[in-house]
Amino acid sequence: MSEAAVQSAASFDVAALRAQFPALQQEVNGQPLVYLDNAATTHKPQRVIDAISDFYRLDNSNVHRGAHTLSDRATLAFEAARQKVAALLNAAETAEIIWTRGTTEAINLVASSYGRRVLRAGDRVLVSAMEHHSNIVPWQLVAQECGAEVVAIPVSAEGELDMAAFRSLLDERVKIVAVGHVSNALGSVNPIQEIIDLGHQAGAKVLIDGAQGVPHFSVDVQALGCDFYAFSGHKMYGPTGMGALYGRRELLEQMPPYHGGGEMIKTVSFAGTTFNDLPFKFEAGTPNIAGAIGLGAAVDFLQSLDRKAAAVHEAALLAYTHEKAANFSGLTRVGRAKQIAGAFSFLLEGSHPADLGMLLDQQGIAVRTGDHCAQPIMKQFGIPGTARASFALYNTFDDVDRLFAGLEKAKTFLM
Ligand code: C6P
Repeated sequence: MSEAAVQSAASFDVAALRAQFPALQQEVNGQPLVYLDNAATTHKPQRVIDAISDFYRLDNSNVHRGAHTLSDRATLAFEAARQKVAALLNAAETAEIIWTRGTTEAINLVASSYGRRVLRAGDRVLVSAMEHHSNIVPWQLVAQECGAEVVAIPVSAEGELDMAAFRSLLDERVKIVAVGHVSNALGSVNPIQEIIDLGHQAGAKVLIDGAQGVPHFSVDVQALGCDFYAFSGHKMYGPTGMGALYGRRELLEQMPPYHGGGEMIKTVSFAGTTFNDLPFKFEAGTPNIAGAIGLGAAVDFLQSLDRKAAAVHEAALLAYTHEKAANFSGLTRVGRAKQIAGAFSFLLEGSHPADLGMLLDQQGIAVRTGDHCAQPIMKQFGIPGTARASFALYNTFDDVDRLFAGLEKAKTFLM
């Protein structure tokens, strides 16, 4: 660690941060909870819980509809949350932020609306071989309809995207490149700037699945120049069922609506319907108002932190984990990319990940086990799944020590 990084990490008060998270204060199976399943979902700070409950206690009303005070308050808070997300991603304008249920719905929106509009027989969508199913299946559904093809960019045994192979796949057939910012299964951080630039040079549009990116990095969609960026609120300290899609206005304007219903129209008649302006064109029906407000509070939480110091802290936790893993007999790391964030995937000799997960849970340690919704990369590695410890900024070095002590104990049951 550089001196600046050490100072930055020292100024990061994890104990004070943890105190803001009620769920972290509990015991599970008689032990203080060690929560290492943050890639699945993070816990929520009190301010997010309060924002949601205050909305229901005080302002509960529908948005953009009522001619009364509560509806005005709800609308203001709902749209203020959208502005917060736009600022978080540095979008050029707030109208480029579309509310969705999460990353999955955001990618489905782009695949159904943009994909269906541009893909023709023989065209290609490139995704990486380590994508989450959410960034594979929506493209397959649309590609099947259009006669297009979803092609996987190869991934090395270390879990790194093969950039030479990516370059050679980029030809005039490729209309869309869709890759994860960070792999949820392996923790590999993809070189998204290079991917975006190369994709654009080849004439393709580029979507980044930021489900595991936003929680760990500051994202600037204008600097990146990506066409779409999708993320979920619940992996960045916000509520479940709430996320957003960033899309460049020029593309969003061209795209047909995804769902039909109230809110997304300007006029409706049986002769024909005209559609609302951005972002409402893509937001049919009563939205998850409390979810948006909660997500806005999560953005406030993130923006209140020194994010560089948080990233240094998380990187130090992962480095410490890798150091301990290297000295732990029988443990094999799955995924050894040079750039890793968030996740530590592993196998323990002689044990099935599911049994390991159960034995750790009995000691109050929460990890995820299985294929992590990334079956293609598990198949490539010839394994059914892994155990995965995934970190948030509230995790501690003591959490890592508890994980390895837990694994040591688990071993005694597995022998
Ligand atoms: N990964 C995990 O444990 P949703 O469900 O829409 O909020 O996010 C889907 C998704 C998309 N892309 C990536 C890279 C993801 O990691 C996820 C969710 C969780 O790894 C649940 S499978």
